[in-house]
Amino acid sequence: MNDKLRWTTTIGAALVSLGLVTQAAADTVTLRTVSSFNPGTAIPHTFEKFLEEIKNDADAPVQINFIGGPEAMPPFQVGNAVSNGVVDMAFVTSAFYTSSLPAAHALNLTRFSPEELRETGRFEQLQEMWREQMNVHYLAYTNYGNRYHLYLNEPIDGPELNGLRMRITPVYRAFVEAMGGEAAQTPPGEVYTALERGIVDGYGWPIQGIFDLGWNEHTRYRVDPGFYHVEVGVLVNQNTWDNLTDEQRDYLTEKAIWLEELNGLNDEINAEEERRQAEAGIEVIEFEGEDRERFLEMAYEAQWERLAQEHAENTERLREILDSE
Ligand code: 173
Repeated sequence: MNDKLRWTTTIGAALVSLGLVTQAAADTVTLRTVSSFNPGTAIPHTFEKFLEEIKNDADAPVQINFIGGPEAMPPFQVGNAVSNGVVDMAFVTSAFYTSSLPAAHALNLTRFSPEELRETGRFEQLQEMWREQMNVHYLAYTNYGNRYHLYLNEPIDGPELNGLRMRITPVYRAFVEAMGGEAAQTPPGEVYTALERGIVDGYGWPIQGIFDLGWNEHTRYRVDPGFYHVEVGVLVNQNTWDNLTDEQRDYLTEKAIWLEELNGLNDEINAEEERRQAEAGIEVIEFEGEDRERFLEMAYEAQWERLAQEHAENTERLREILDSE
């Protein structure tokens, strides 16, 4: 090593050991963040606690600049924006970014909770896949324990939807079509109008949240049981993540696990939503016995099959992570 290089290295090492370099980074990092769900509604409510938690922490080594929800960016563009660094962080469900990561919404079919995924190393495998294919760090997995349902304005007496038009996202398409229904994709912001105008006879949505945008006014029935597990992730652009200090990454990971623990509230929230829907006059069409089994089996089979047909490689990899012993 020549003298000049040695001297530079020494100064660099001294700055790092004094904490000046990391300190400079820690002082300046602010993560531009968007959500694909309306602020103040059911789906993002734990994510908003996470934002509050960080905001109220005077010692937090990161700050979050929350730009907004669907009014700031169309929900189906959020995945792309976090992937290419237009934003640093995003709250978004896998079904909204299947063009960035084909078959991502296989996450809804997981047999394991986020906690189990982490304990068994499967979470890291998911993170690897999201990094490789989408250039994001999958930070946190929210809404596990919340379940998807079909809501209808026409009664049905078995698991079939012949002649009915359903508002869907990629979460429900394969299942709705397997039951003979017609599928029409819309973002959540267009559901109310589609119902009001009778353009659709029903829609897919989790048990939580149908009151948030007034859909209860145009909902006569809910189909039980619910199916799959809702997944909404917190994603961080990979370049942003790589440029954080260890302290900043550890901090966010710790808060992510805290956020995932809030998924434990979902049983109680689901029960409250069911009660509220009943009170609003929404009748339950409940499949029992064989119909119930067939309904649930079809939900999983139809989706795995569709995913395998359309994206064989990713589906095989995801099925191994999410659905194998
Ligand atoms: O129905 C939807 O828009 C959808 O796919 C979804 C996913 C996660 C949470 C809420 C809705």
